[in-house]
Amino acid sequence: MFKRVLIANRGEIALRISRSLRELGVEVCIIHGREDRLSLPVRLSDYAIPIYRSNPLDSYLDYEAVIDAAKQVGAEAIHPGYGFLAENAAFVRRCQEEDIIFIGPDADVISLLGDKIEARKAMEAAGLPVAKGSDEAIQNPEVARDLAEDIGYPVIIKAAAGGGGIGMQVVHSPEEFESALNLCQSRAQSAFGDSRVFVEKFIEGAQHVEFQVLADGENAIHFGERFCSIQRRHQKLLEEGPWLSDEVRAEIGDRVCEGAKSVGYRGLATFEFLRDKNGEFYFLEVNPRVQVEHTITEMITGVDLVKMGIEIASGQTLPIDQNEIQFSGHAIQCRLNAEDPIRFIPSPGKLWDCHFPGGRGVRVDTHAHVGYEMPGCFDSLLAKLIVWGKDRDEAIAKMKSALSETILVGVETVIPLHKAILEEPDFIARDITIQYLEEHSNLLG
Ligand code: MV4
Repeated sequence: MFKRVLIANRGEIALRISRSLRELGVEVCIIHGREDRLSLPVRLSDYAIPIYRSNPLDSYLDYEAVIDAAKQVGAEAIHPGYGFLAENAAFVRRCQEEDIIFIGPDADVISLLGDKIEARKAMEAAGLPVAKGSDEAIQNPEVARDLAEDIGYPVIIKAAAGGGGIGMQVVHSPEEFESALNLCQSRAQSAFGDSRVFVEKFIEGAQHVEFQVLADGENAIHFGERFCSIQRRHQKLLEEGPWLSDEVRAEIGDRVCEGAKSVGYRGLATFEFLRDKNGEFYFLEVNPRVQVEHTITEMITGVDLVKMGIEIASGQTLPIDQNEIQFSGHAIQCRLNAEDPIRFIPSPGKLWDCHFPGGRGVRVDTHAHVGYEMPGCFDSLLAKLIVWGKDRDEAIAKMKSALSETILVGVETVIPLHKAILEEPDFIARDITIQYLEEHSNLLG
């Protein structure tokens, strides 16, 4: 195991990673920007390295400064968490050049999966179900329109370098096609510096289901699925699991393991799917990192995913077999963002009071405390409230109770929206698609 690891992140995930490092007996190093100098993950670290920049985000994005910090403290490995440098292949290559272990997959695998055309092609070849579509970038509007005609409208045009939905265009008829193509290409060019796009059948009325995978470069295991359809502008709000029958989980789980093995994947990964009304699955993309909602999986399987990811990075092989992974009960996570609960505008400020719930089956992952100055320049995630119940009904009841115990004074939060969702009949009946919040706008105030 490593002696010393550098966390290149902030907030709740920095604290989450430091917990696993401590359990493994590893010394915790962390970089930080000026805004975070008094934050809990910095105060609780063994070595804290300031990287102060006029643009606060640059403290966590300047990867040469991060590599210098790792060398300065003698850290053998860097944990990127999520966001910031987690999916930056150039940074991973620099780590390799400096003989610093990046806790995550190889640079080439990150590059492959970051290209949604290549990822789709690789996963289709490995036997994963994909929506009908193009297996190459499309340039010529005539060729593209013929393809769309063949697939059948509606179709969706997506950026190859995309993810997160940036620039996506849904097209309902041939007349709309050319201008949608141009728009998607120019959005892709300005967002990613890469104008390549591809076309897929648009899956209507779908749910968002994702599978948790862990692989060691040779073998892969899965930890079942999470249901993440409740989101707004591609930011998830409430996640839960399990969602599928044991049979479907085993089938899709098998396939995602084949997909991970086919690219020599190492570390934690999430395979995202759409699931349509008929229960058909369509691969979307692979997220090559720990995710905000990994906690759901930890609650229903009883494993420490972050710890396992670190063990794999240190050179160990998979610590457990697929048949050792057992699922128990139901977990729900509410993201407690410091935002206006109707318009989702960030609400920075000082936390004058702060109290979190506890008790059996209640978990809170947060860096918040009384006196914490919630900055406006970073993600608005203030805390994650996760509950476990023997079944979904018990988990819902427990979450309602836990939310009513939560006190956060000084910033606005999305707690009122979570409370409204937990009482909403379609939510209770599991009748939820990715359009849930748009179709239940009554919940927004
Ligand atoms: C789709 C789709 C419908 N059909 N692809 C959004 C983000 C990116 N990862 C892929 N996305 C979508 N791809 C086909 N063929 C609908 C979405 C989508 C979505 C997917 C998951 C979660 C929320 C979403 C919200 C809007 C659109």
